[in-house]
Amino acid sequence: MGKNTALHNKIVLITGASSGIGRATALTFAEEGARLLLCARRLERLNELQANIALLHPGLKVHVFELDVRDRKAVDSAIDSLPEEWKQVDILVNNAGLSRGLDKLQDGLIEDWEEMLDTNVKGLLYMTRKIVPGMIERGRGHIINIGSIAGHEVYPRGNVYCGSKFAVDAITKGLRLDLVDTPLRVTTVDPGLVETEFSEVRFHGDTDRAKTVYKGLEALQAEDIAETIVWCATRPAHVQIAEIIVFATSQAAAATVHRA
Ligand code: NDP
Ligand code: 8X3
Repeated sequence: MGKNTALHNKIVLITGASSGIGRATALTFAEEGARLLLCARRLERLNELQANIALLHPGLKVHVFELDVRDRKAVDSAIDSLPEEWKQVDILVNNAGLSRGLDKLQDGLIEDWEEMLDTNVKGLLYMTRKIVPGMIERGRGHIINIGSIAGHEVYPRGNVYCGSKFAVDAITKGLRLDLVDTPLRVTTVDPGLVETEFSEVRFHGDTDRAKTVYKGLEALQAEDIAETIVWCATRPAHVQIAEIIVFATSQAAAATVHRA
């Protein structure tokens, strides 16, 4: 992406920036000169990303902090204790999320369901509730949620993960309605298969099984979604991208993928 002055010095808060789409989104916003507030549970990964960005973009301001978005008190205190110069978030990218398991509902692990719902739904809500009032006061802001094709279509054994992403879709639409009388914008970016650590997490660290998800197709890469997110953020102020579904060329629906 090219330099876009619209993002210069804007504060972009990205959850789940330690891997995959969140990490790539941080790097893409960095190219545009945005100031980056990056959080996730794995602080060492964020420190490494911060060091990379410092090499690529000397002088760019980046602040990293450890946060588990499932912990409502931690969300509140992490945002409350941000240094003053970082408090005025312009763009919130609610990206932190995961799937756990690919089982029939009757066989599913309740801990898996709780982790997905607590992260993908409640974590996104905690972040949004904490950040949006300040955006309203300042009269500017953009909330970009990372949904999924799984929020539009239910696929076999997707049950609770799909439920969590249908919830993201409903919450995004609800927020857009609630903010219609403000200058704030609300977007959801909804990818199909993206080759990240997502499947490794879904299969509890079974890397061989994770690889089969992307076998025989040229899957989307995290950078493809990062570019889409930054594109949404750089439309003129009167343009609100409501939702975008992004597929690899060989994917046509949640469970329709052509493999070579
Ligand atoms: P990755 O597993 O590569 O990255 C997930 C990120 O979420 C990590 O940085 C992880 O950081 C963070 N995260 C997970 N749980 C928490 C938590 N409790 N608190 C804070 N951060 C957390 O997967 P992706 O990049 O693919 O996933 C990013 C988003 O994209 C998710 O919302 C996912 O549902 C969505 N998505 C992914 C698709 C895909 O095919 N890959 C397709 C459609 C949507 P850490 O572990 O350090 O906390
Ligand atoms: C991730 C896409 O189809 O693997 O949200 O669930 S899918």
